[in-house]
Order: sequence, then structure tokens, then C-alpha cells
Amino acid sequence: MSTGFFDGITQVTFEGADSTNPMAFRHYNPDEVVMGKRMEDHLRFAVAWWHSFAWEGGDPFGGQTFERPWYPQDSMENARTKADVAFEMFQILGVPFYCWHDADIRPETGNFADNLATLNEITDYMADKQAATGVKCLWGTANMFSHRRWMAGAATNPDPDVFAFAAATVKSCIDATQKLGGENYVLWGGREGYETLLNTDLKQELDHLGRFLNMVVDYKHKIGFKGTILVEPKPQEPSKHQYDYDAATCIGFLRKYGLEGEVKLNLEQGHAILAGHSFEHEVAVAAAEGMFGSIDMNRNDYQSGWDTDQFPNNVPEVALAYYHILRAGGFETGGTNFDARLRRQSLDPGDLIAAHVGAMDICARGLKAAAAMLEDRGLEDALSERYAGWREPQAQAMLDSDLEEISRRVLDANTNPEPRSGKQEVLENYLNRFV
Ligand code: XLS
Ligand code: NI
Ligand code: NI
Repeated sequence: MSTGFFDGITQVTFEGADSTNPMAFRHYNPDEVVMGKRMEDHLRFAVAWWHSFAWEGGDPFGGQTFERPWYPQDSMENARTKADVAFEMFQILGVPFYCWHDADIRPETGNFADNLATLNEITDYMADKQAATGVKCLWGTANMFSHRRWMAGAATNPDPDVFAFAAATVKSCIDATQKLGGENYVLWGGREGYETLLNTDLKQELDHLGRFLNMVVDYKHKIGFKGTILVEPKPQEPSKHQYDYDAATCIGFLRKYGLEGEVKLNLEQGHAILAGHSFEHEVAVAAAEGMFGSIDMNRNDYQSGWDTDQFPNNVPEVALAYYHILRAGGFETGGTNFDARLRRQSLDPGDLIAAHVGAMDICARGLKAAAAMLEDRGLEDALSERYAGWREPQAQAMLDSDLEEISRRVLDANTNPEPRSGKQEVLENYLNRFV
């Protein structure tokens, strides 16, 4: 039975690039084959429960702006209504996946045993809805940043009782993710960081975080959870300085604590920007280390300097991200999660649908452009040309020699290398042919 929340809005379908229907896809055509694979299987879209259903429209200056039939979010009855509407939206959009935090799907009681009971109850309800609709869980996670108990961190909290609460919480969320057949489990360290070194033992906190993640991996193996464990880098917000700053920092951390073969990265567009990187940089860094896992697709406002979590709408940016994803072999267990929320003035149920329709279309355009560039090989050939010197046996041999030998060679040959154009503008023009 329909909740009536999306009254008048029917299943969104592909109508082609000429369509002027705002509730139709112009580029996202799930069955269209791109580089030998259906678009739906490439992109693996997921809706984020927190932004679409749990966030009430507040900002630092004002509270709730949305009015939803599942508010206040403090009862199981309302949690079930929220789930009903969520699954209706997944079906209207035709998205294959969704993602959740414990705090998004069940009411917060403040007590672990009650939270566990309601988590189990609501995930049973969601499992039934998955079976009825075919929509699947891309990943689950624990919200260990909103409640005041987490204000000084979860696994990095100076209070061992909070570390314990965090361990129990993550265990409960991995169990629930496994029950829902989730393909990944994500850890984003929202308050794993610090405000001031005046009160923080940074080394001890990092050691606790490393130990905590090892416990997560051990537990995954113990229960036979088949999904991938992912960590999500972000440089700041809510903590002033977060330990999972960016992809490179996370990779160094994972290596230090012996987790490089076990944990991959969930990269977010807006977090890359906050870290002073481009999104494709983050993807390329993770891919180069074999640690690319999944993406949280969104965008930031370039003027505000905040994590504004807007829906993506920049094709060239998105195309470059998918270019590096495709180049790395595409998603395995990962996917494209819309970690994006409406603007707080976008009150209507239709806004929620339109936001996702636009975002899915932008991603489809990005994917198609990325695939076309890869198939055309223009960028690959330019790269191959630029590094051609390294294919010479002499150049390769140099990597096995040492500074003295190389320096003798330079003197003997009286080498004086002539610089060559990096052709950035030529390559930018090339890219613009595809987007
Ligand atoms: C917040 C994060 C969060 C994670 C999941 O900035 O992006 O939404 O994806 O906890
Ligand atoms: Ni984010
Ligand atoms: Ni995210």
C-alpha cells in the first residue's frame, strides 16, 4: 500500500536527450551497454537514507524546515513510515541500492540495549522490503558523531567506556548490514580527530583507532561477512582536524596498522574539495594503491568552504572521476552513493525526486563521456607518448642502478635534456570534445 507521500509522481523512465520532462531521465538508461556493461551495473546508484529521509532541513542558524509524515523521528511507528516512503522512492527512481546509518533508521533512545532492539526490528522490516522490491543495501554504517556521547570521538575517545560503546555499536551495525546482504560496511570517523592539541594525545588516539579497525576486520572474518570494509576520508568538519584527512593519509594509516589488504576507501567528491584536492586526484591515489572501493557522489559550493553536500551537477568533474574509476576497472562491491541533500528551501516531495533524477543523469553523462574517452584512447595515447622514454632499456636499467652510476652516465653522454610541452590546453580541449 502506498503511503501517498509521492502522490502524483510515477516511475521515472528514460525518455532520451530531447525530453523536456523534468521527471524523466535524458541520459540514464539502465540497460544501455557502455564498454560491455549495462549502465546500471557500472554506476550502481544508491540513495543515502540520512540526507533524504532523516535530515530535517536544519543549518547552523535554524532548525527544521521540512514537514514529513514520519516526524518526529522518535518512534518505531514513524521509523516504519520513513522506511515505507524510502522504498517507494527507490522504486520511483529505479535505484538498485541504498545506504544507511543506525541513527537514520531507528529512533535514538540513549540506551544501547534499546537501540539494538529497535535496530534489529527495523532492519527485519527493511529486509522484507528488500525482498518485496529487489532493492539492495550497498552499505551500512554507524552514526558515531551526532549524539553528545561521541563529542570527543568514538574509537579515539579518551574515555574507554565510549570506546566500548563504539565497539558494540559497530558490531551491531555490521551484523545488521550482513543481515541485509550489504555489499560493504563503511566507517567515516566524524569525530575521530581533535579540536586542540592542548587536550589531545594524538599518538594514543591513532593507536586506538588502528586497533579498533583491526577488531572490525577480525569480526568481519569471524562472522563471514562478505562485504568490503571501507573508510571514508575527510579533512575536517565536524572535528577541526580529522585523522582520516584524505586518501593518501588513510592509505598511510592503513599500512601502519597492517590493514592495507583488508580495507579500501569510500571517496567523497565534497571531501576531496575540502582537502584541497580534486575528486579525480583522490580516485587516482586510491586506484594507484589498489585501495579504491566506492564513492559518495555530491558536490560542494565552491564559495562557502563547507561540506554542503549538494547534488552533483558538473559534468566535466564527474566525467574525470568516472574516467579514473573505469581506468581502475570500475566498481567491484562499491557504487555511486548520493551523499547529497536538498537545499533547505526545497520542501516538496517532488524536489527529492528531481534532485536524484538530475544527479543520476549527470553521472550517466559523466560515465558515457569517460567511456568514450577511454575507447578513443586520446588521453591514454598522450600519456604513453609522454612517458615513452621510460620504455627504453637504458632508462629501465637506471632504476636498478645508483646515484654514482647515473651521474657517470650523465657526464659521459654530456646530457642536456630539452624540455617538452606538457600540452595541458591541448588535452583540456580534447576532454571538452567529450563532455
Ligand atoms: C559526512 C560523511 C557521511 C558518511 C557516512 O560528511 O560523508 O555522510 O558518508 O557516515
Ligand atoms: Ni560528507
Ligand atoms: Ni559520505
